Amino acid sequence: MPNKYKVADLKLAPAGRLKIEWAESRMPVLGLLKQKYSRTKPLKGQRIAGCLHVTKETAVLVHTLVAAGAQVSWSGCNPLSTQDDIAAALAADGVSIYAWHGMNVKEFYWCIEKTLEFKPTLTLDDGADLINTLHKRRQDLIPNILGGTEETTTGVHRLRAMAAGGALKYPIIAVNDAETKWDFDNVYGTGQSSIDGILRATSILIAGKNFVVAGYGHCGKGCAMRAAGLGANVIVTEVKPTAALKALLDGFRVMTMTRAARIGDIFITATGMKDVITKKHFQFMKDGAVVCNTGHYDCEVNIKDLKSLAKSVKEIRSNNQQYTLKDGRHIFLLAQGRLVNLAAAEGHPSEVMDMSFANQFLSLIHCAKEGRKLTIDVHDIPPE
Ligand code: 9W4
Repeated sequence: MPNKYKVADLKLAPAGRLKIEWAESRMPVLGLLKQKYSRTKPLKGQRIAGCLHVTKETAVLVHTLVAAGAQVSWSGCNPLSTQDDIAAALAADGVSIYAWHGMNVKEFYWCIEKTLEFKPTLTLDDGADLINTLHKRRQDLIPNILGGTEETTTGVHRLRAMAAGGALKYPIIAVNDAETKWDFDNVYGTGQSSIDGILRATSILIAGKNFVVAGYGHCGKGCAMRAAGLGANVIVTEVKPTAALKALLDGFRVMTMTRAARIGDIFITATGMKDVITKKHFQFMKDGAVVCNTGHYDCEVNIKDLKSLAKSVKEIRSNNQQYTLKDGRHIFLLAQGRLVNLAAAEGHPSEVMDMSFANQFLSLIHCAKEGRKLTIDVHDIPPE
């Protein structure tokens, strides 16, 4: 049967294929699983509907699922993360996929519903939009479904709430909670890719700079470690006393943002809170300070405050805006305060996604084998 798809431009397939080949060469865990399970085909007869960022790493996961015998139908889980060349390569290589960059909300749900048309037996989610749509609009499909997986913290929260309220109708495995997922994503994935984003947007020398990391959770720790590795003088700001103490004992200077604002050369927020850098900090920053965020969407740096102090703004290079303040100082804001690792770089390196997606792959095999025996709940991923 020919695959069904809707993508931006099939002509982009060759470029997408090259990116996928490169990612594949950096993803040894999925490579081994592909080798192993293409012989036994434990997913034969399974139809997997997936709703996950259409990236080069996701394409490697899709190929691994297909090699293990599955049929798949895919949509992107965020209209802005879909890479059109990757979507084209998947479509050209026979995968059913409905994804293009920049689609609107109506189109987003249309794509999810298209992936449900082939009556999945398993689902794979990032943010629970697919499971949610299925529960709301295609209850008729639920008897076919053995189980599903969820990639993110947000999705797992949503699903646990559904399970608690009795709304969940089939078992879910919380891939997010695997030790080989979140710890590696947050520390090593976010750490490296955030520095990568800063370098791509600025090309500045990190060595010798006062590099201020707001927040010493996993992401902050990753950024601090990598900046220190490049020779920065790392300063951590942290409101939670135990986390602040950890930063201190890990060898970093710890102080309030009010103090750090006066001496920092580069600032990155990784707290998960809003208004971490505001007017009272911008007012005291050095001329030339670079400010960015790798935490919660775009609210950690208060851009309104920065604008209110500025007399002009100029995009000086990609993902780098120069704010000229009324007193003549310049502050450079990267990626408009959005996640610098995704907007200015390529997110987690393929090696990190390899660990995460190997959990996805093995969880789906587990659901295929054991789905009918699992209770209808959100399950931790079996450690083995
Ligand atoms: N990406 C993303 C990219 C750009 C973007 C509104 C306009 C997450 C995980 C993985 O979210 C992802 N631009 C946005 S939101 C947005 C989101 N906006 C906001 O204004 C700009 C995303 C997982 N991953 C990796 O990290 C590496 N490979 C992967 O599969 C991918 C993308």
